[in-house]
Parts: sequence; structure tokens; C-alpha cells
Amino acid sequence: MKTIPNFAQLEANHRKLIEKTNKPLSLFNGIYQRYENPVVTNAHAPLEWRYDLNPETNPNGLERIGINATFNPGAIKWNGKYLLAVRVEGNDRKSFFGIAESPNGIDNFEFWEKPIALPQYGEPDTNVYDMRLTEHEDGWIYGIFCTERKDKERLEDTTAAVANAGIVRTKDLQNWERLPDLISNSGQQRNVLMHPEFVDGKYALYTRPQDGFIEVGKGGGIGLGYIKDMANPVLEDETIINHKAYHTIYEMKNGQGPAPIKTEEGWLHLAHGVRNTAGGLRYTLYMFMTDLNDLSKVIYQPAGYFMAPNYEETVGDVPNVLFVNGWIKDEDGKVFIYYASSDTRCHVAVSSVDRLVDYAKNTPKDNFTSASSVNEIIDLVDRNKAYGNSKS
Ligand code: M1P
Repeated sequence: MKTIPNFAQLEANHRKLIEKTNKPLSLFNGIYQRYENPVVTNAHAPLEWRYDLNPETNPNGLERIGINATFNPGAIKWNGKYLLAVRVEGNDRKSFFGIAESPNGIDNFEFWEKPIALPQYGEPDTNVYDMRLTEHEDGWIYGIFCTERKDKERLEDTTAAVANAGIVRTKDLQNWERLPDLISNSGQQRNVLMHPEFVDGKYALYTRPQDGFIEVGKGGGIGLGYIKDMANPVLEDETIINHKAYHTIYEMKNGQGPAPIKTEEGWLHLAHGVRNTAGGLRYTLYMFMTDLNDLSKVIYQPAGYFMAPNYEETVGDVPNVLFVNGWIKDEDGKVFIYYASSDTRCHVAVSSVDRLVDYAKNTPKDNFTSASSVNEIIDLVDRNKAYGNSKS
């Protein structure tokens, strides 16, 4: 069989990239371990998605469909494999989902043959992104993602859009059933996902109501609401459980990341917080824990960020952004955190339930003033006098 001129070389380079071993970075803060290479990049997209391999119709070996970025993956361990539902964005700015699979969670991520052909509900989605996967106790795996459509009330403004939560479910990650979009009291919703367990026989969803497409407006914060029947997903009793706050890393907006992890001491949450700066918005990740018996009650919340973009991660399509909507807890308590940098590429950081609970419980909380932050340091210095290289 003839192939297009440069395909053999492209194929060899692509294989080399996929099979590249990933190594932990030497820097370790005791909380999580970053890894050297991004786990999925646009270059991981299969050549078959991008090239017409027929030498008759593509004699010059041109790339026909460009992939711009791969980011914000949902994650799940399935049949012993680590799967990411990656947000793949084409050069045409349309996002879709592709499943990338790894045998170890750290490297060798390879996309399945075809991207997910998402069933439609009502008016077709213009754009879809940021799928959170939840293995629910009802036996389904739910994928909740953002569906974006043109704002019909503001046709003259070509940037005006409406965001809502689209909902699909599957039992095998191959066949997806689309359910109706979320029905809520808010004009717009983003960063919506499902809690893994029933609460009083109802589905519990984390939400992020917002007034506009970009601005959350007067409301915002991470919400929690309940749905009786996923076939008619009317959100009831939505309340904000984690608020934005002045002079914090979540001053402007925030959003829940993946479904929380159940631990003996509470539900462990990973989220993103956004603040504005002279250089634009800065997205960092933070953690909090909620009560095992009352999901609305935050029991621990360390001050500041858990993870912020390092120098390389600050660069990309939307600079200075870390975003997370996928993590996997392994049977031995190891936690693989799949985060994305600057709306461009996916990374992994590895931690454990013990370390994350220790972090959430024992990192000082925010007391909202410089003086109280100084007091925390002075208190630590005093407690350290009995240890190490005390100067007193
Ligand atoms: O560009 C940064 C992020 O912006 C949005 O997140 P949020 O709704 O919290 O502002 C999303 O579009 C997300 O995909 C993106 O990474």
C-alpha cells in the first residue's frame, strides 16, 4: 500500500512521543509530585485525525485538520486503565472530547481511534468542553460538560453566548446517551458535575451559577443542588457552599474541579479560583473538605492556592491558567491529579489521600489580613524552636 510522502517519518515521531517515559521533577513540596512532560498535547492527536493518508488525494502530504490544543480532561480508572476524556480543540476553535488511555497514569497516553460523537439534545451545541466524569452509585458513568450556544437575545454581539451543563451517561465509555440539559434558575451554568453518591435518594450536583458568559456577576461561587430524576434534570435547592472572597485567589470566580474523593475525614475537593491582575486573569487550584454527612458544610479550607502555574505552564493560548476537572484515586490511596496549563496541554501530578487530607487539615486557613498571615508564620517559628536550626 502506498502512503503519502512524509507519513512514515510522521508516524515514527508520533510513536516516539507517545512512548516517551515520564519522570518526576526533582522539586517536591511533600504535597504532590509534578512530572516532567505533559501527558497529552496536541501532538498526541492521532495522525489519522489530521492527515488524508491517500497519496492520490493528498500527494503533498498536507495536514488537513489541525488540532490546536488538548486540555481540561475528565478522568476515570476503567478496566485497570487510566482514561482521560480530553477537551480537544481544533484549529477551528471547536472543542470535542477524545478518550486517551494510559497503562500507568503517568505516560504512554494514546487516543482511542475516534473522538466521541456526542449525541445532541435540542438545539445543537456550538461548542462543548470540560467534561467531568462521575462513576455514580446508580451504576452509570455520568459526563457533565459545558454546552455553549449563541445568545439569541443578543444576535448583534457576535461574542454573546449562553453556557449550560450538557449531560451524557454511559456504561462502557463507548456508547453515550444524551439526557436533557440542566434546568436551573440561573441564566448560565459552567463547572457543573455530579456527586458520586445519592443524598436522601436524590442526585447531588455541584454547580457554578453565573450572570453572564464570562462574568459570574453578583452571584457565583460553588453551588450544590439536587435532582430527583436525571431524565428531567430540574435543579432544586441550589445553594452556594463555597464563596468568592475579597483578596483571595478566588476573588473573582471559582469552580469545582472533579467529583470529590471520599475519605474517612470528609469529602476532599479540588477546585479552581480566579483573580484579576494587571496581566489578565490568573487561574490557580485550591482544595477544601466537606463534612461526610453534610455536603454543604466546609470543614477545612487551606489559605491560598494548592497549585499555581510554574513558569512553563504560564505559557499557552490563555496564559497564567491552571485548570482541573479530573483526578483518579487508586486502590492503594495514590491520587493522580490531571490538570491543564494555559488552555493548551494536560499534565499529571501525583499525591495520596493521606497527604491531601493532611494538607487540607493542617495548612492554616485564610484569616483575610496580612497581619494574621504574619501571625501564622510567627506561631510556626515559635513551635519550631524545639527543632532544627532555631536562631534563638
Ligand atoms: O480560560 C480559562 C478557563 O475559563 C473557563 O473557566 P471559568 O468558567 O471558571 O472561567 C472555562 O472556559 C475553562 O474551560 C477554561 O480553561
